[in-house]
Amino acid sequence: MTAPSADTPAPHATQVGPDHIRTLFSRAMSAMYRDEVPAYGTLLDLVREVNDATLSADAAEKARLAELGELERISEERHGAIRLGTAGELATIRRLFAVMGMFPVGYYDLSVAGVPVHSTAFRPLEDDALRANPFRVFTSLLRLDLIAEAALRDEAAAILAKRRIFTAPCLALIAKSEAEGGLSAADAEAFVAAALETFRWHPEANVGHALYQKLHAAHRLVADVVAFKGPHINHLTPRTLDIDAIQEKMPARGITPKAVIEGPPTRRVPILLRQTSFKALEEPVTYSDGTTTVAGSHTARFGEIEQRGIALTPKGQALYDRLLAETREKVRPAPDGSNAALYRETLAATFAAFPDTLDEIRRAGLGYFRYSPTGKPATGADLGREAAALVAAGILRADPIVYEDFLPVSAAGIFQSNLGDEAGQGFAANPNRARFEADLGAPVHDLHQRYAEAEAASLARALIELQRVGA
Ligand code: OOG
Ligand code: NI
Repeated sequence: MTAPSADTPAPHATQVGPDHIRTLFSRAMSAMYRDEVPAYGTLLDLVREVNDATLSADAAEKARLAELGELERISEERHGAIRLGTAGELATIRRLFAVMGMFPVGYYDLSVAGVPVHSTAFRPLEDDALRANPFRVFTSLLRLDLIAEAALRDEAAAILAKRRIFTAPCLALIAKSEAEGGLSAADAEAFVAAALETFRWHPEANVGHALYQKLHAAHRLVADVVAFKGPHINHLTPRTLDIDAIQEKMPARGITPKAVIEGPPTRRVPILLRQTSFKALEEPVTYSDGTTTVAGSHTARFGEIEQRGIALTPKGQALYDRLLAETREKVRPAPDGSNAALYRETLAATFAAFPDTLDEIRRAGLGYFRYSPTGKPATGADLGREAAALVAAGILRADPIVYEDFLPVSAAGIFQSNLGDEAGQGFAANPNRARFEADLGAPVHDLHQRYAEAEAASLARALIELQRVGA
């Protein structure tokens, strides 16, 4: 074998890379959703205003984010959500997302919350890719096995088996990307346009009105999946630096948020994820069974915003889970908002037990951090010291690693608030990760392992750097 000469282009030199395709796709999706759901555009404007104001008011935080290369990603950052109907759809969506460098992370069982789905989140895995564009899609698979009525279950399965949610060009470009290890710029553009079709809203239902009503009566989510031609994107969520400010400002812009913000309370150091959403739109739909056409409507799509904080270790996550459960034993947030103030106070009081400085969080082993040298020279003796000692000595700095995933209790709250209050139908907890992974055609990545690896890798790099500079 001969080495390629300098004038021979490396194989695939013309390919654009998954980060680029993901950014194109995320922007195309945002433009489409803005057209389809005007309130999303209003929300984007509000988020931009609040983020700008937050950063101008806190020059140190702005400088810190810029230094870490995290500033640019914030205004680009969003997640979406879809709900799929069959194992085949899930397996193909995995291949579609892989083209843009998005892989399944985490398993979420939503049956506990009365929603007959289980889910994963497709997102980039590596630090560089997350920094380039952290676009994520929360992806749920309908669980017809949780629907009681056998005849309806079979009817729904038969309808789903017939629909085709991916266009032929989209499937061809996925295969091409797999075969060639990537796509050219022209193919990437064609792929984004073709993939977008899968996520588009279809105002013509896949079923007649009577069947829609039967599906709806079984569970609103069953209708949302089975009655339509494809898994329309049901929300797109920008990231804000101050969710309390947004929640407060939404009504003045004509948007009514859900009663309470999901997740942890307002804190000095944001942890995990806080989310709020606004109600689904009622959209016109035509239902046809081939003979009768009925003009009706369907409510599924909504808006959401989120604020992301530090990723927690299993110990930190266990503390979070315990404090949230304690809060909810005392007050359950009522969907009508009647006890919102009491819930907020109880949440804040209960979470007083969760340390609220980065230093304490790090020293208690509750959160994940990224280590880097400060530039202060280290002596030979320093090199043998623990990370904590090096941080204390000002030789290393430790920055919080952002939580890139989702929270099952919050996701349940978001589902519930948009399905309507009557949807609080009970299923027993019924996780089936093995089945989900078999349907997906791959195991899901473990979310804690990703953060632990990112922390360990940053520390190893920092120590090598100290040694190099010290030598
Ligand atoms: C997904 C709800 C979960 C989140 O941000 O927690 C979610 C859905 O409604 O399909 O997106
Ligand atoms: Ni969401």
